[in-house]
Amino acid sequence: MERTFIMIKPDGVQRNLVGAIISRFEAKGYKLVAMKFMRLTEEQAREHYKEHVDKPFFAGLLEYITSGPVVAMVWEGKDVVAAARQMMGKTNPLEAQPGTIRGDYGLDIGRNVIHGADSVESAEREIKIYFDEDEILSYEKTMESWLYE
Ligand code: IDP
Ligand code: MG
Repeated sequence: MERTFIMIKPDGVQRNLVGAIISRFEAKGYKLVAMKFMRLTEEQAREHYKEHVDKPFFAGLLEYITSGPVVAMVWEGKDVVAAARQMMGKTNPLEAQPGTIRGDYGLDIGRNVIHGADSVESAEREIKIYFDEDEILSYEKTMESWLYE
């Protein structure tokens, strides 16, 4: 089953959106297999966002993402990487459709509430930044036959 890396960013935590965001992934049917409430070190933040190192917003992004605690999670399920990106909406909350997380909860591209890996490869890379393999749980949920044909 596919896995993705999701992070509720510091603004999501400060704005009391943790429960609302987790509820969406739970209700959709995805399985939570790892979760950490943590504050990113500068090293973790640089590693996570290394593709953006040359962008003009990189310094601000590092400051934002390390400014307070985040909720780092691994969710598992059918096509979860692409589906989670759809659930999040576009990077700029003003362009994100209503009904998406960023569309419903955000206003500014630099305060867009949530991160989600953009490909299976990114997910694998990002999960390793935050979790050891033994921190990712494998377990049965009895509702699975009601979610999957
Ligand atoms: P994504 O989070 O939708 O994958 P990316 O383009 O990978 O979007 O950018 C990573 C993060 O960097 C965004 O989620 C946002 O927090 C921040 N970011 C991207 N573009 C800008 C910008 O133009 N100004 C400020 N922050 C930005
Ligand atoms: Mg990205």
